[in-house]
This record gives sequence, structure tokens and C-alpha cells, in this order.
Amino acid sequence: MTISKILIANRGEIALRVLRACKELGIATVAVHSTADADAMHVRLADESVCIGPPPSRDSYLNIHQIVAACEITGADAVHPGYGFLSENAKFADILDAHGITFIGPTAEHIRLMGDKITAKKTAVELGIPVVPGSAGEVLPENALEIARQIGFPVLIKATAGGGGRGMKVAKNEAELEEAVSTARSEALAAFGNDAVYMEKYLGHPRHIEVQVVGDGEGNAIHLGERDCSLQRRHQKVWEEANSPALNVEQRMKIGQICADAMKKMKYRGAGTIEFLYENGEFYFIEMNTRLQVEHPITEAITGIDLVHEQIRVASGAGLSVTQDEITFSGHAIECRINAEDPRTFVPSPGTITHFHAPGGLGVRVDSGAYAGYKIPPYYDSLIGKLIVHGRTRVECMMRLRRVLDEFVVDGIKTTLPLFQDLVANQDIANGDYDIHWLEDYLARTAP
Ligand code: MV4
Repeated sequence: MTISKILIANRGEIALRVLRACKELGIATVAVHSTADADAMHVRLADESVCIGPPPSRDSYLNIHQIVAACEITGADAVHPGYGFLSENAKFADILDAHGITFIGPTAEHIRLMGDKITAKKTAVELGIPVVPGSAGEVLPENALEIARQIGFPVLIKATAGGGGRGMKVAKNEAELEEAVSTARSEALAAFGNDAVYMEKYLGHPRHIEVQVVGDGEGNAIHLGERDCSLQRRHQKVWEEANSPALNVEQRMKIGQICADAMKKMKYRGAGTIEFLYENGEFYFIEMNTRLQVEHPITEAITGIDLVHEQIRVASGAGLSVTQDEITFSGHAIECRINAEDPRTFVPSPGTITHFHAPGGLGVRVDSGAYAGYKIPPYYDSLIGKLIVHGRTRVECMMRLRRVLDEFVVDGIKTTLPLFQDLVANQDIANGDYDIHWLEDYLARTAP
């Protein structure tokens, strides 16, 4: 089916990002916005806009009825969900389908499959993806000890409905197990309405490496290499890079091929990210995200492929624009997430941006809806922009990043920019020598 008008069910920099792709493809755009976002850039740049409700997300950006109504009013034939909000909501995909509106993303079935972490892991095993050693399925309190002994301590208890680190508990030894299982279960019930948990071998010092894939839903799929997202704080990514400083070409192509083959077998449609922990040269699948991710631009920088174009193509049945053989990886890219937050405590800092000057030059991309005079509403996440820097080598990329950070001006609010000034000057970062705990350790070590 052809797509002639896309409703973008999101806000901020990702709404702009999707809008840009639509314009390049000659597709009309509809923005939706809450009353708090009437002045937002994504509303100004769209062909049409619809106000879908009051500021709280649950009444606007998460309100499926309002979004479907906005499609009907404007005659949009497809919806791009961006990331977050309704992007991994299988019910939303089903409802759009029932209305004859194309969801730009995977099938509802695939979203459900990967949303349940136990099923996701079973599927990964069946598809030949290496997983973290652990329980075959749900762990009940009465079986926990036997399973933990088989796996070997330390073990990690995770919520099957979880993801993103919520509801995880480590048990270092047998004595800690009972409590870890019961707290994980009650936290899972409170957070997700589902107390099912599973168990894995706890990896002490892994990196977080994720592989970008895109499938056409008909058995063709490609991988676009990996991203290293180890630099996080409280499960919020801060700095991402492609390629991972930890991998060589052979490792990249091997894990990439495994992921692409898996997506071919399941006839996956759309963009997806397969997340791994990487320790001592081995990959261990943890989760799959069935959406476009915040950090996708670093993959675009090193491959030259526009992932939103590909998403729209496969959603409309036009297929992928490239074959695996045609994809080449060129240079190195780093993304810094510019958040309206204190750069040390990460406490949100909403308010009015008084001055805004984005850097430019070769190898520089800034994805942001911010401008001088823009008032950041307090209702949503604090990401106000992303700085993506590309160089022919990692060293060139780092030198460029240093230059670019000096140019970037955001006044009136606190941002995470000063943190990046520190990171770009750090020797471990220069060496690419960090794991998932590095940033929190660094912040604790250098706290004033
Ligand atoms: C793990 C782990 C260690 N061992 N699984 C956290 C988020 C969720 N997606 C998976 N997470 C982890 N799973 C095993 N078997 C450590 C983490 C983890 C983590 C992973 C990626 C990036 C940052 C992290 C920070 C703390 C813990």
C-alpha cells in the first residue's frame, strides 16, 4: 500500500527527525501535540497539526483514541510512533490495523513476543542468538534454589514483563536468594501488574552492545553493525558510539550476521535492536527492542543509511533499499544526549532557553527541536537534543567532538553539556576502556 500522509505520534526531537524523513520522501505530515507543546518545533514544521489533549502523556501522547481520531480527521494513512510512548504498544498496532491505518513498525505479534522477556529469550535461542545462561522460563520461589545452583552464583532475578533494568535483583549467594526472588516478584507486580520473574547468571563487568537490524517482513533482513551504549546512569544512556571500541571487524560481521539471519527466519518487519551484554569476547542476548532507538543516528552516520526512510519503505511494502553486500561501515560516530538536567545530579531543569546556538561543520549533526525562547515543559523526558559527531577514525571523532562541544551554547537552563566536556577529556574514554558501571563509578569518584 502506498503511504501519502503520515501522522507522527510523538513530540520533541524524534518527531522532527521523522518529519524530515517524510518530507524527503514527499509524504505529507501531521503533527499531534498536547496543549503544553503548542509552540513546539515539530508542530510548526508539520503540514498539519492536531491538539490531542492536556499535558500529561497519558491524556495526550499515550491516548490511543485521540490519536486514531486525529488520523481520521486528517486522513493520515500511516502512523510513525517514534520511540517511547506508543512505539512498543501491541494494542496500538492492533487498533490501527483494525482502522486500516498502517503502523510504521513491526507486527503486533512481534511486539508482544519481544515485550515478554522470557518469550523473547526463548525465541532468541530458537533463532540461534547466543543468550545469557539462565532459567528456561519463569522461576517460582520453590524452585529458585535448585535453578540458581545449576546456573551458579551470582545470579540476577529479572521481571518477565520488565526491561530497561526495572525490577532486577542480584543474589550473590544462597543466603541472599530467597529475599531477592521475593522482592523482585513484588516489585514486578507493583510495576508491571505481573509477578513472573526469571533468573540469569549475573555478569559483573559487561559492555552493553546492541545490533541494529531492519527487516522487510518477507524474509529479507539486514544488519547495520553495532552501537556501544555502556555509558549509562540509572539505565539512562548518556553517550553512545558506533562502532564499539571493543570489537574488531570479524566480531562485528559475525554477530551482525547472526542477528540478520534471525530476523530473516522470523520474517521481522521494521527496524529493531538486539541488545547484548558483552564480556570476555562473548555476546549474551538480553532483550530486543522493536522500535527505532534514540541513538539510531550514529548508525546512520557510519552507514549513510536513513533508518526512518527504511522504516517507511518496509511499512509500505517497498522493501529495503539496500542489500547486506551494499552496506559499508565508514569511520566512527559518537552521540551525546543533551538533557535539560544538572550535569552531575541529573535532576531535571525545565525552563526557558535564553540562547541557543548549535555547532556545525563537517561530520556534525544536531537533532533538536530547541530554539532561543523555547520553554521546556516539565511534563516529559528531559532530552532536548542529540549531538552526533562523525569522523574517519575514533581519534578524529573525539577531536571533532572536543571542538564541537566548545561551540554549543544552551543558556537559561542546566544541560548535560558540561559532563561531555569532562568525558571527552578523560583518558579511559579516550582509550574506549569502559563497561556498564564506568559512568556511575566515575560520577561517584569525581563528586564534589
Ligand atoms: C544484566 C546485567 C548483568 N547480568 N543481566 C539492565 C537493563 C536491562 N536491559 C538488563 N540489564 C542488565 N542485565 C545479567 N545477566 C546487568 C545489567 C545492567 C546493565 C545493562 C546494560 C546497561 C547498563 C546496565 C547497568 C546495570 C545493570
